[in-house]
Amino acid sequence: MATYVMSDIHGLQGRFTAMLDRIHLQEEDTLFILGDVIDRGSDGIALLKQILHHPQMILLMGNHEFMMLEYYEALAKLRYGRDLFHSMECIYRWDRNHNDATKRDFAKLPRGEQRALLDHLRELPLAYCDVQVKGRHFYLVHANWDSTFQKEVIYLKDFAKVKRDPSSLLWDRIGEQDPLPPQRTLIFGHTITFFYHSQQPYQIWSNDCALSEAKMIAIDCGCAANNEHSRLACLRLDDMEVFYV
Ligand SMILES: [Mn+2]
Repeated sequence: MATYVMSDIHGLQGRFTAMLDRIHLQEEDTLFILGDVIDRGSDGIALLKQILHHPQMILLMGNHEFMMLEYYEALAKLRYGRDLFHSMECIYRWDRNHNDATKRDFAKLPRGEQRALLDHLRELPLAYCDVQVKGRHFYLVHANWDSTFQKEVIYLKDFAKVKRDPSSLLWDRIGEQDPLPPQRTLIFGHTITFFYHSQQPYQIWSNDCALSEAKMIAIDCGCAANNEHSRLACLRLDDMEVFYV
């Protein structure tokens, strides 16, 4: 019954498959993926489908999945001439973010599958605020935590209800001195760990050298950064063992 966390696979199916081989995911295990499965690499849509249909994998939304969702919603709105300015912004934003392969493969899907995929993206959790493993409490999110909601899992619709923008959870860069969620260890992707420790690039970073004591752990080791040192990391929460491929 192990619990694993990885993040920012960015369309690299080869790395993901190599990692699954490495960790030997068992039937009772859970794998949390903290967003940004698509874009940059070429297999984003295939990865999305694989992960969304896998009963043991829980995908959280990253800023790239959010941009994709907003992009196709904007295209639909433009057809009816609605929300012109915001819609154009959403279209340009995803187009500036390495979406070529994702767009190409999404266009090849039958209409019904496209709609189902977008519905699925809309329902993705933004944060798991209390994952308990061996008595330790973890807060899992793509970019940053949020104190607005006192619930275990946060969704887009929670933000819609209070008319707030979810972008801090998806886009923020957390600083080492920033406040942390009380009684939790925060685990996040999005900001490549090189940003926190440039002397030791492409390793998991934490605010304490012992992962067993850390309150803040960054796990995006830049696997899509396109150089031979960048890696995909996976952290097992039961014993804080780290795997790289
Ligand atoms: Mn990101």
